[in-house]
Amino acid sequence: MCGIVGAVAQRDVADILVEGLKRLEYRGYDSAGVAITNNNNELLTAKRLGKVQELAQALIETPLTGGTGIAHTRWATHGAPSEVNAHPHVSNSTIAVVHNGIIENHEALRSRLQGLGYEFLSQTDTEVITHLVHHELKSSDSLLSAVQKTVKQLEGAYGTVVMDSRDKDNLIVARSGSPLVIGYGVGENFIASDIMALLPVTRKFSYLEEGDVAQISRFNVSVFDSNGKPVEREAKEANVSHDSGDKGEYRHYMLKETYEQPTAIRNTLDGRLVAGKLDINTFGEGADEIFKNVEHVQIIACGTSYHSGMVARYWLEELAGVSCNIEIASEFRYRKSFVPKNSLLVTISQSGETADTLAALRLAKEIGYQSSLVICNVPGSSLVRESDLAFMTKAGAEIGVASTKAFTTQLVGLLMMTLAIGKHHGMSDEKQAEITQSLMSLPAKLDEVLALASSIEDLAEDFADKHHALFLGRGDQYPIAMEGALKLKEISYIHAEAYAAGELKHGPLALIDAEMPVIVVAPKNDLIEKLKSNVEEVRARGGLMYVFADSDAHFASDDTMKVIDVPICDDIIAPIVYTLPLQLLSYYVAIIKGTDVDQPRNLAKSVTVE
Ligand code: HGA
Repeated sequence: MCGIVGAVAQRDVADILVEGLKRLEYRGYDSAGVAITNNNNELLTAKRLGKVQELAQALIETPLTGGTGIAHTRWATHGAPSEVNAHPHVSNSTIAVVHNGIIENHEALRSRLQGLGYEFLSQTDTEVITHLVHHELKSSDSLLSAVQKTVKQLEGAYGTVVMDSRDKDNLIVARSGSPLVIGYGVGENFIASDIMALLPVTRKFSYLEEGDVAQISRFNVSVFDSNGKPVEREAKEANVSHDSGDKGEYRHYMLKETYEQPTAIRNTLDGRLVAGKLDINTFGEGADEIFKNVEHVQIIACGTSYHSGMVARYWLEELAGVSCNIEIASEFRYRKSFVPKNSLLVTISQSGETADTLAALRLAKEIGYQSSLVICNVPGSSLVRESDLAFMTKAGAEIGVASTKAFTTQLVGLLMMTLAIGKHHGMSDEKQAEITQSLMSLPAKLDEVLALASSIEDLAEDFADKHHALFLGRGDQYPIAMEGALKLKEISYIHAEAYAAGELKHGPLALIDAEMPVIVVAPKNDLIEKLKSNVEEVRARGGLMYVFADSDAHFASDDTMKVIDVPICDDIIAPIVYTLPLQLLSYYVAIIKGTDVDQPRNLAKSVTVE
């Protein structure tokens, strides 16, 4: 959430900052701003409500020149989206600050600073940092020391960059709870909340650790830990493709990313199933030993990742014979939970920076989890660095706020984890071979599913005037129904709920009428006859159904039901296969509704605040 970019260079940096913000815009897009120190040590700022493009236009009309600057694209937590609340915030026309995160003691700090004569212009929590730095600078010999004193007084989470126009050679950056990465150039250096922002200018990065404060100048980067001790943070070359931020021939990132799923899954499988056998080292050093000793798995995740974890619970208990619980990170982290013996904590996060999930991992270490594994799409992210084991999905950059390929590659990772654990818990060689075969067949199967796009597009018309929708599934398709409902909510703003179909008669049947489309996920499996009974319950009450099913399930379209013929696939991979038609349905409904598909209102990618 919120994007930060900063640069110290000889050349003018405005274009670099704006390009960086564009690349981070999917993380927050209610307003954007930039502050630049020019050659005369003057602080120049521009802010705009709305998308980065508004800011870019403002800078075309009134260019800001200078080699040191900071910029921000905001996802508001404190104070409405507005120009005045947009970052950077400024104190005394000299100190400029951008910030990701939440300063929890902002009220107390604000009153103290007001008592000292500081005037607050915004409603944000961030502005306290700005004035506090200015105040501390009065009794400090450098900006670095003022920032070090400031962060000691902050409670909550921050990734922050501070610039003082009287000292245009340095930026001071600090991290606690919100990621920051330093980018190394030649005679110029950079800072950002994500490497994506800096790919056009460098490939060499180092990550700040929790509590670090760093001084960045053109030729030097000095990092200090939370005790003020100088530390080295190793710089590495990033292995990411430069143009992953390009939409190509597609109208939206979400559509591009939906179509990329066969390739993303091929990449995720590649090199990991050697001669039909899973290479355990893919999870990291010591994985085999850890999996051998696991007696219980606790999965922690949020949002879409939570749904992939729910599918994994079906797989782990049924295929690997290991008990599994799953919980939402923001709940887990704030309750006292029982830790069964030899428990593995599995976190799932596309970005690896999800604040609640990261906090849950840190808590799990304190309360006695034997070991931890993360399923993640971003190498070097906080969850990857802090977990014992990591399975890296190879989805590539996911820009659309509504997750598509990150979700399906997470499922692939979780199925591989099931294999790896199951192998030590009595899973037969035949079963292992069967799962491996199914995984290998997946990319081609998904290509077949994507061919359904135009028939799904035709269905979308039916949803144009609807305000609600109900999704039904059973067994491991229940979480897929939940994911389908979440996608529809996120991008079309239609209220959608998912139910385990057996729950219908316990309440939701009361909602059924012609205005409530019911989407049913119905592959032929052991539960199909049970599901058919639920379908009849809906039909008997005049409900209109959209049934995603294979030909073996024997559904037929009629006045009350439209059947979408999904290719037959193995049961094990059916949750992955049935995800795609639901993604496409949401996408085409959103197109008809005219919403902002890639950047839906009120949302942002990579939820780095609580
Ligand atoms: N609390 C700050 C920054 C919000 C943020 O980091 N969002 O991801 C604000 O509201 O401006």
